[in-house]
Amino acid sequence: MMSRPQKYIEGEALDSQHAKSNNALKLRVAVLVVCVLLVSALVVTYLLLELLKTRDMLRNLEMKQETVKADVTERPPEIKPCSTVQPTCPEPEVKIITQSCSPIQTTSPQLLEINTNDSCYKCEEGWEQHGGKCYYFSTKSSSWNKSRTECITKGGDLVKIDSSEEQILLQKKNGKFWIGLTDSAVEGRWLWVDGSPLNERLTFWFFTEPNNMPVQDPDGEDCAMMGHNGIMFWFDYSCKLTLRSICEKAAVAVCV
Ligand SMILES: [Ca+2]
Ligand SMILES: [Ca+2]
Repeated sequence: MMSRPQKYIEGEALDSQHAKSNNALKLRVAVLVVCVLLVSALVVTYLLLELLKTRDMLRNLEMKQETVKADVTERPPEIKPCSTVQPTCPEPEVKIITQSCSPIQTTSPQLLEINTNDSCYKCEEGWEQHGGKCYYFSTKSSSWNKSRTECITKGGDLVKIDSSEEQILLQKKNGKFWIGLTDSAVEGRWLWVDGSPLNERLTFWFFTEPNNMPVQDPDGEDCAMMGHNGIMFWFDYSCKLTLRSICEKAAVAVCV
């Protein structure tokens, strides 16, 4: 038996190895091609879905536009054509005051309503201006009646508190002050100095007041004050006690 030469055997081994290498390369290329095809298919699918979505959105927008057009066409016009005749407002009453205020000067209610700017109002020296009103906080103490007389002499009256804002403003002061509220005519029927009844929905009594206590005065307590023990709510007191007081009067408008 003849054996094959050694050189021939080595050549066969090399051919076999070369063939295996080629097969592996072909396999890798095939796998790569399949991957590329899969990715391409996914991208194309995604783009198709987006395209369909956009087409649906456009269709919806077109339908809404058609609906709005039909609504506008069918609805009768709500805006009436402008009239050529323009309404005119009455001119506000204007009062020019160039001199300093006198104790008897007052302004008309209409003027006070028109001008709300504090800088448009002036008060006499010693009075404080707030919201078109002048307030005088007395330094002397007197009975309620005498305090009221002094306020009237100054062109005002004891203060009438007719808003929460006014109460908040006045309670910033420290002291005991008479205010213009009394039930001396009829017990329990509280009236302001201008004769108007107390609005029961706008009172600032301390929670135990008014109690008409006849401790200091057997006649009871018929006059209102604010500032008992530093508490700036309202208390009824004997009108004979001497306290400071708050006078009030309208400010003078100085704006044109
Ligand atoms: Ca009383
Ligand atoms: Ca009391």
